[in-house]
Amino acid sequence: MGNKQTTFTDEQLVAYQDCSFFTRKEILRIFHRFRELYSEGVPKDMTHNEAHTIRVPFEEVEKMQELRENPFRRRICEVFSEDGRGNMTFDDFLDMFSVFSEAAPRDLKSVYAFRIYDFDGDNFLGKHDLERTLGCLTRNELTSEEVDLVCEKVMEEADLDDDGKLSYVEFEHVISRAPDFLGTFHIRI
Ligand SMILES: [Ca+2]
Ligand SMILES: [Ca+2]
Repeated sequence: MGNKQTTFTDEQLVAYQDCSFFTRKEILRIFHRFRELYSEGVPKDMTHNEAHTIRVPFEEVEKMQELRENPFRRRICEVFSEDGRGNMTFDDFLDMFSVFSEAAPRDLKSVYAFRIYDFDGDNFLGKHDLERTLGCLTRNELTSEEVDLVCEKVMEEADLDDDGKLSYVEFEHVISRAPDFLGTFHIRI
C-alpha cells in the first residue's frame, strides 16, 4: 500500500462501486482490460477527468475476446457509448460490463436489451428492428421469407395493442415468457 502509483482515487473507486455491480478489485481488473485495448491513448493515472473524456475507438473495443464473436457488438457499444458511435470512455466501458454481469438484475438487462434491439432509437421495436435483431441472432442464416414469418408471429403474439410495433411493456411480456432469453446477456470479463 502507498508505494503503488494511483490509478483512481478512493472517492472514484467508491463511486464506481456504488454505480456498478463490481468490487474494487474487479473495477481495477476491468480498467486493466480497458487500458490493454489502447495503451497508447489511456494513461495509468485516471484521477482527473480521463475516465469520462478519453475514448477508446470502437474498432479497438470490438476486438475484445468477450465481444468479437457477439453479432450485436456494434449496437451494444453504440448504446453504451456516450457519443453514440461506439467509442468508449472508461465510464461507458464499466457500465456496459456491469449490465452484462451476472449480478445485474433481470429488469436492467431487459431495459438494455430493448435499447439494443431498437436500432433506430424510436423507443419501439418496429418491423425493421425485429428483422435486424433476428438477422443478428441467427447470423443471417434465415431466408427473408423465414424472417418475415418469424416477425409476423412475434407481432401477432406480442403486439397487444395492434399498432404494428412493440412498446417496452409488450417486449417485457415476450421476455418474461422466454426465461432463457436473457442468458445471452451475460458476459464474464
Ligand atoms: Ca425502433
Ligand atoms: Ca404495440
